[in-house]
Amino acid sequence: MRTPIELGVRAEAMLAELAAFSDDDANLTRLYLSPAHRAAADHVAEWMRAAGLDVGFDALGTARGRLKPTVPGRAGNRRLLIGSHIDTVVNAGRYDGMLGVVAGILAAEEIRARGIELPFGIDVLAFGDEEGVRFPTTLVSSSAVAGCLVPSDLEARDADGVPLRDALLAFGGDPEAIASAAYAREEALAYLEVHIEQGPVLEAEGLPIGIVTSIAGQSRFSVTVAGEAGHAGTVPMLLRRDALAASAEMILAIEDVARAGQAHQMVATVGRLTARPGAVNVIPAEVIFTLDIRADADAPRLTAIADLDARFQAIAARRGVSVAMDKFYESPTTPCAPRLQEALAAAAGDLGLPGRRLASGAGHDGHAMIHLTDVGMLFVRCRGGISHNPAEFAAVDDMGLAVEALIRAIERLATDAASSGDRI
Ligand code: HGY
Ligand code: MN
Ligand code: MN
Repeated sequence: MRTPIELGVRAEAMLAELAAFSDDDANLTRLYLSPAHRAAADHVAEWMRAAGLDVGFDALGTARGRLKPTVPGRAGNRRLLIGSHIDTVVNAGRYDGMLGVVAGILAAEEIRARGIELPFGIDVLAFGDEEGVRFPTTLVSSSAVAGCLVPSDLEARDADGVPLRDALLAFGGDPEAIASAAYAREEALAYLEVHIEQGPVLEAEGLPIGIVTSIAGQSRFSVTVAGEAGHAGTVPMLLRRDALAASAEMILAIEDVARAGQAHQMVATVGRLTARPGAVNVIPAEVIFTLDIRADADAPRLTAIADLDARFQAIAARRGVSVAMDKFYESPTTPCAPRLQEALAAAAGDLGLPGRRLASGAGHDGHAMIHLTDVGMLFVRCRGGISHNPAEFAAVDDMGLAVEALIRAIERLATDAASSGDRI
């Protein structure tokens, strides 16, 4: 039986190994179905095998490690799903996603080593597409597991024009076998995920772990502003239809609307912008920028989007340009099941820790998994709340406590299931 410190040290070593698998020599960037994703998924599969799990890959490239039930029972054909993602953003940290997969493997390994009786199985899942950076989709692999993947997502193309379905074939997946990746509803007991908080709350309160109450809903748009190219030296300022100047005013409107939404923890981000033709002496003719907008509830987010649409149209009319907002992703606010929150909070209590409840501003695979089963998440303190940044850091002690709390939560769920044999 390993102590939380020993579990945390092992987790850190595994995360350091995994961080070596990158598509970029200069930083950690591992995009869905890339060579680095293939290598990282194979490495995770090796860890799963070494932990005594039966290992396979589903049609969307998710590595799955299966621990069989140890005691017969009515819950015997059911399984607790534990996972997170191993894809990253560009120039990423090494904890976002990967910690949840490592924690699941360590928990399953420790449950075997401790001889903990399990009336249900455990599947550890290493999803490959949570960030949605390579393709204009997201949650493709967890959506397939949850049985809610939209087949048209496979036609999405990356920046090089490669369709997701082609990249999936090259990876070794099977775009024709989407349905085979889905669990039957009655098979899934629940979905649990350990993840760094990616925010400052736990650190500010001196807490190593917290219990997630809900995952913020989010909407993502591609906004196209079309004006008219012109000579930078000859077109007077008042006669221009400058797509980039118009976009700049729209982006300030986005900031203005989000700042007005603080009562609902509203955030809005323009993460990527391209301007054409992109010459120093040509007035920009077309700009495409992304918008990612979130809040702690769906209604204020949707109201803000309608407000922005109206403001964009007014700016466009005044400046003689056109504007189009194309939504390419939306996920409603996802609630975490009270019974899973209680199991995680009781496990934290076993360790002498308060079960601090907090909402997640970041999106997670739970947005997809909620379509299959109840979702529970355990947050781990991260230094400065920094994430999506190579400075991302979680302490060995905190990671070890999180793995131990996960193990004890599973034990509680096993006791519940053994006594009732029904849905936990
Ligand atoms: O964008 C998010 O919230 C997540 O990290 N994909
Ligand atoms: Mn993540
Ligand atoms: Mn992320």
